[in-house]
Amino acid sequence: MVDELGKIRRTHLSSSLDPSLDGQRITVMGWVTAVRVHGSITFTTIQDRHGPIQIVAKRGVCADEARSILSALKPHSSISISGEVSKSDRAPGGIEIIPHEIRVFSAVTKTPPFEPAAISIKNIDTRLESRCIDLRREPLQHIFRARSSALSAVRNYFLDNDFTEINTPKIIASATEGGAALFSIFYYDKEAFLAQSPQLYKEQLTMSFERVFEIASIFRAEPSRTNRHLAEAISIDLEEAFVDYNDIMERVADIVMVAADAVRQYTGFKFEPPNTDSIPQYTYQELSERIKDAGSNMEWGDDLHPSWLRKIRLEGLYFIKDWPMGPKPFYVKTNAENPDISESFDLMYNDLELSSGSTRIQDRHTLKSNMQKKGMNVDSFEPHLNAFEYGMPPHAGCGIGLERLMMALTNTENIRDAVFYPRDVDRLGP
Ligand code: AMO
Repeated sequence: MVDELGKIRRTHLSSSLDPSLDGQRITVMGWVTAVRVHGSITFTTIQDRHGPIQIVAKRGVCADEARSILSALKPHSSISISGEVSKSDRAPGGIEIIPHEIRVFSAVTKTPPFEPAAISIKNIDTRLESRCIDLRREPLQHIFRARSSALSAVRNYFLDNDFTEINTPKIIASATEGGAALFSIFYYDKEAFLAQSPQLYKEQLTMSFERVFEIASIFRAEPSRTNRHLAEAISIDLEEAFVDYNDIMERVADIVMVAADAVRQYTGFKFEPPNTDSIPQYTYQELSERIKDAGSNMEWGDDLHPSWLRKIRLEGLYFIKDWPMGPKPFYVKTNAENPDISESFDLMYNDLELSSGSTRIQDRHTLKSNMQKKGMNVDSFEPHLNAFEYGMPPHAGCGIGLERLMMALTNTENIRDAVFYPRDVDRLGP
């Protein structure tokens, strides 16, 4: 039998219950996390969005019907309890509830795949298969509440600094990021793709808004099975007119700081952001020499493999800048003094890339010749190239992987735990 909500409403959350309410009649709602029957007493713990509440049903003190309903409940059932507050030194928050009326909105009959209060569960797939209840567990509640705070702080940072929030199409006609694979889809009678990044649109929008940001999904057909790659990730993208990559490095440092401050209010997350001025900057050249000196077999132009970065003991936050031009996407600007080097950077945390950005090319002809050199179909970019006929400002920007940022700020090992419903090479559900 399922009870309806009807007109009954919660009067208190767990966080608003305290011993001063002793003797008052209240209504609480939430999910059952544990039921223990000790002879004539049934202890039930429920959890609401702020924390636990203990219900104590003792024969002779509360109605037998309430006690028998509680005794039969399985973890995760969703219920409401109307009852009386009673002071108790041993209960969470110093109070327990003596139940008078129970409503069972949804009685669980299945045995859950893991205990509601489990702190760690070995196989992540077991959790992901039942993600809706996995997300009720405390460690994940902390990560996702921290994520929500970080997002709100970052958004406020942008708005305070005169950035305009944008939304760009996620169904696009051609690739923007060479190197990263595309998902193709049917678009009416044509082939289209899911956007790998908002790159070209955010660049165009600097022509009208100067400073823009977008927080949205990016799609990468990543073939890699790692703890840091998703097929769908959230990117915090920004783009700014009349600046170069050095200015953007300062912005990213500010943004990481703002996000870290927001996350720090959650106990257990000990990330200490460095002072903005002190995020070290290394050139690609410098690091490639150190990597070779450490005995690794790397060639100039190679990506810097995480294992090489670990070998030369790079830790915490640092920038790698002035990457070789060769592997960089077509829109990245060349260093004025050395055509082999780009005006670009990656922000790293240990061996994890959190962000990458660059100064962009603002000249149509250079952009077109870069596309040709990379063997791209220039015709399909004609609408984008046309924008460069009408006063494209010098501009620069970057994309920050939200999940990777949260991994760094909350010390989370697997990127799948920084996304509600992960998508990867093996997972398309739930
Ligand atoms: P890039 O391809 O380096 O740059 O992506 C920017 C940031 O997005 C995150 N990221 C990912 N996170 C999880 N899974 C993935 N598969 C994945 N791919 C990328 C990373 C990365 O640093 N247009 C440029 C950005 C710019 O120059 O503005 C771009 O897309 O944290």
